[in-house]
Amino acid sequence: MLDQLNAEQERFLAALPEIADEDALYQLQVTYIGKKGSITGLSKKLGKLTVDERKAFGAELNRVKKAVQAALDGRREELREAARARDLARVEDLTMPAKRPPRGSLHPIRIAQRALIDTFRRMGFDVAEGPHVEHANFNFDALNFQPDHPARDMQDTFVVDDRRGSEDLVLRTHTSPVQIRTMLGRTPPVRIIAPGTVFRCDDDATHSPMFHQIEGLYVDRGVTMADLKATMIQFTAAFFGRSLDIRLRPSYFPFVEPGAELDMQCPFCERAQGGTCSVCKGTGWIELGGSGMVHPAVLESVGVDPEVYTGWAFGFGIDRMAMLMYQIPDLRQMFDGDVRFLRSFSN
Ligand code: FA5
Repeated sequence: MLDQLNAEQERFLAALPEIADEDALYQLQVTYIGKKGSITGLSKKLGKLTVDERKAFGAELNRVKKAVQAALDGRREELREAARARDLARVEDLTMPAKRPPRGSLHPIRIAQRALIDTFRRMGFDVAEGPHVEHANFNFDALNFQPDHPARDMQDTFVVDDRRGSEDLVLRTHTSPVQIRTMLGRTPPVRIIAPGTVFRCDDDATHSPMFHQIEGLYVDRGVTMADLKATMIQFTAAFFGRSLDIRLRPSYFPFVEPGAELDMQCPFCERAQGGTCSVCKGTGWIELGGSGMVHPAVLESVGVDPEVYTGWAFGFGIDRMAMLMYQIPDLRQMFDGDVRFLRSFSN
């Protein structure tokens, strides 16, 4: 029996170093010194021994059990120590700052708008604002639109159905009503820009029902079209870091006379001869928007004497400028809300 006890202890000691985790260690404990374990089971044979033998074997059995328990405890401590060491090795630098949540980025239109505002501010323009829901009077009548002008048509303008009031309300179709709001409250000189969101019933690759414009207005004594051109050349120099040519093409807007489409030399190809520039489509010019000398009827509608004061105004589309700056082929991508698209503009 003593041999059997020694053999079990030997088997246990041989198996112990192979144990790799605490679960397996527990199984080993159960196998040898658990209730039905092979070492524990030897005590059942005590009854067959004489009193002296029983005493001697009992003492030996206890000694072996204690030794086995001590070996198990030692191995458990070793395994825990090894697991702790593995954990510590995994963390390479405990002083490393925790991971930050991902940072958002500005929308390309907001980036373009802020850059425009910054540039005009440095040139001495104040920023003015107006509401998105506008009096039809400010959006059209005060700007010299005749009652039958096609822009007033339901197909172009979102009309606000305000049953409480008697006034005609619309979603502003351009930022030009801010001209009226600004001049109504002030006597010239007036020098403002008015960036903001505008709305029209339009929807294709280059037209969106919601888009952004920036209005410019300068009214004072003796202001001429030459001031407009000089301001625009100065603007391109400040915005693009070098002065670019400006081109005025005759055009019609009811609130300016004369009126012009304002183009600038393409900053990407700088009008290289026979160019294949994808931004300006090889034309060498980029259209900024409408402009012109403020119509005397508009000055009169806000109580400014057109015999004393003259002024110029412009209205540029910001979205199309952002499309050009970032070479975005379809305007609608800007409003789809796909974060993968927006992430490409993070700075
Ligand atoms: C106007 O809105 C005039 N208020 C501009 C103006 C101001 C002229 C002051 C004279 C003096 P127009 O409708 O052309 O003009 O629009 C100006 C610019 O807005 C266009 O050149 C274009 O860049 C942009 N735009 C017009 N419609 C859309 C649209 N649906 N989506 C995106 N951009 C548009």
